Amino acid sequence: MLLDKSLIDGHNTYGSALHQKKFGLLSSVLQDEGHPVAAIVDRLAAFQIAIPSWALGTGGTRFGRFAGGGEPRSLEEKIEDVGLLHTLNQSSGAISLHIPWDIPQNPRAIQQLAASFELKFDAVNSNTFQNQPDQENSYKFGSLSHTDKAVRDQAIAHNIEVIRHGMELGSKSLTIWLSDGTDFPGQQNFRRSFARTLNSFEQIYAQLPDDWKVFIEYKPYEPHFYSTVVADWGSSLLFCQKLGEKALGLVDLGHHLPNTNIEQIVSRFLMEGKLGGFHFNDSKYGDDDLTVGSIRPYQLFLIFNELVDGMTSSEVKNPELSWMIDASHNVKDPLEDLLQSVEAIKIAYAQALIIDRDALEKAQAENDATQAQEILQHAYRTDVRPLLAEARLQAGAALHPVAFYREQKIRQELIKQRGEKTFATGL
Ligand code: PSV
Ligand code: MN
Repeated sequence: MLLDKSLIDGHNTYGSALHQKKFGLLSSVLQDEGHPVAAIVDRLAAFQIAIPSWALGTGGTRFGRFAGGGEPRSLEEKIEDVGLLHTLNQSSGAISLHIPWDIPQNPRAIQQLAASFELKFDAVNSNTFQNQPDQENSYKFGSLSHTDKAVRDQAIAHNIEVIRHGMELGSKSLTIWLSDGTDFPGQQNFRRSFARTLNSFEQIYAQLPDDWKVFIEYKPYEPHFYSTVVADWGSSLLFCQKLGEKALGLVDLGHHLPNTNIEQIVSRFLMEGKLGGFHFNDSKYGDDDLTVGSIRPYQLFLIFNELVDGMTSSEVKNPELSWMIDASHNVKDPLEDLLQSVEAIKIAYAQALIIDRDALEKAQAENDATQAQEILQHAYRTDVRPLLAEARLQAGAALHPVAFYREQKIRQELIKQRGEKTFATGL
C-alpha cells in the first residue's frame, strides 16, 4: 500500500505546536546537563531496526491462531508492509527473511521493490526446525547435529542455499537458530552432538562470502525440553570462537531462563568482539515474543547502557551490529505492534545516550552504589519521547506513527485490498 506523503505532512502540522513545546523544554534541560541534543537526535534518526518477515502476520500458539485481516499473502506484500512501517517511522529500513517461508522467486524484482521503499535486506534465516513437504530426510531427531550424516548434509545444503538467496538480495549475514536438542536424559551424548554440530557449522562457514557474517542464535529450551545443542551464550561463544571471525553471537531477548542478567551477557560478548546482533522482543515467562519494552523496559535500558558503553569505548572492538526484532503474538495488529517495538528500542537507546558516563565511572571507582543508581535512573526516568519525535519529524516520518496509522484506517484499507481472511507464511 502506497501512502500519500502529504497525509503525513498534514498529521505533523496538526501536532507540531505541542511537539515543539515538549521538545523545547527537554532540549533546554538536556543542554543544561551538558548533552549534545542535535547530535543525539541525528543518531536516533540514523538508527534502523530490521523487521522480521514472519512478524507481519498474526502469531499463534500451539493451541491456535486467530488471524487478523489484510495479512500479507506473499513476499511482495510483506515488503510492502515493511515499506509502510518505514514510511511511518523512517526507522525500519530493513527486512529479515526466513527461508523457505520467503523464497524470492524473482530476486531482481524483489530487490527493486525493496529499493523503491528504501529497504535493505538484513540477515537471512535458515529453517531446519520444520520438515518441508518435499524433503528427503526428517529433522525429528535434529538437523546439523543429527547422528545420521545424510540428515546433516541435507541441513548443511539448506543453509548454503539460504546464503545463496541472501546473496541475490544483497544480504550480508546468515542467522542460524538451531533447534536441535533432546527431550530425555541419556538420549544423546552432549560432547558428540556438539562435535557433529561444529563440523556442520564449519562446512557452512566455509561457504560464506568474504564480506558475510554468520550469527549463532542460542536458546535454552523449546522445541526440546531436556537439552538444546546451542543452549546458552557460552555455547554460542564457544562455537563462534572455534569457527572464526565471521561467526558472532546473536542475543534473542526471549531466549534466557527467568531473571538472567542479559545486560552482562551483552557486555561479555562485546568485550570479546563477538556480538553479532539482536532479536528484540519481551517476555514474562519464556520465549513469549511480546512487544519490545512491554514487560521489562528497565532491562532493555540496561542492555542499551552496555551497548552505548561498548560502542563508545576504545577498549571494545566489535563489528557493527545487526538490529532486528523477533516478535509476534496473538492479539495485536502486527503493524501497530512493530511500530511500538521500534519505538521502545529507540527510547532505550535515547535514554542510554543521556547517561552521565563520567559521573557513572567516578561512582564506580568510588564504589558508590547509591550514586550509580541515581545516575542510571535519572536517565531512565527522563521522558525522551520528544527526542524520538523530533528525529522522526526531521526524517519526514509521522510525529505519532500509531495514531497516524489509526487516523488513516490503514488496516481497514489493507483488508479491502487483500481480504478479511488472508494468511501470512510463517509459524
Ligand atoms: C526461535 O524461537 C526464534 O527466535 C528464531 O530466531 C527463529 O528464526 C524465530 O524465532 C522464528 O521462529
Ligand atoms: Mn529469534
